[in-house]
Amino acid sequence: MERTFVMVKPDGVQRGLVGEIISRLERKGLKIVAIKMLKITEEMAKRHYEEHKSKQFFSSLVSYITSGPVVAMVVEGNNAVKVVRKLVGATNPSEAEPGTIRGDFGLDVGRNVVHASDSLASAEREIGLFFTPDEILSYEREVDRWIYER
Ligand code: D4T
Repeated sequence: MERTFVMVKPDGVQRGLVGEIISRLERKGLKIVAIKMLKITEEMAKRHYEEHKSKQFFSSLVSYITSGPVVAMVVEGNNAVKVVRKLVGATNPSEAEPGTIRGDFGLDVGRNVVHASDSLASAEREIGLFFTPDEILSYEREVDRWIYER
């Protein structure tokens, strides 16, 4: 089982898309093992987007992600990193396929509604940035035998 980090960004929260996004993850069969609402500080934003610090869009990215509350989650499932990236869609919502979250709910790369880790290594790093180990729960679901063959 893999774990990945998912975040409904400030625009997703303001637009009332938290329930819709969580619902899509749940209906896929993924399991939420940690969740919280928080306001990202500038320092946290800079750490989260470290890889983009030399890009020209960095400062607008930091002000966007710190502009209001976000909902952060750890999501678990088979191939969770890849599966969630597919549900989320391409970075630029105007290019994202219909049926994906960004494809259905966005138009601008600077307002792309949701974040999901792009690799197992970033998932580990981002989960560690947002959650302490005791905030992540391990629990069984009876329904998993109807989601997974084994
Ligand atoms: P995040 O990290 O927000 O889930 O987005 P992605 O993983 O899909 O895409 P990314 O890391 O390449 O970009 C991070 C973030 O920067 C914004 N962005 C990106 C932007 O404002 N202008 C741009 O030209 C690009 C490439 C959108 C997502």
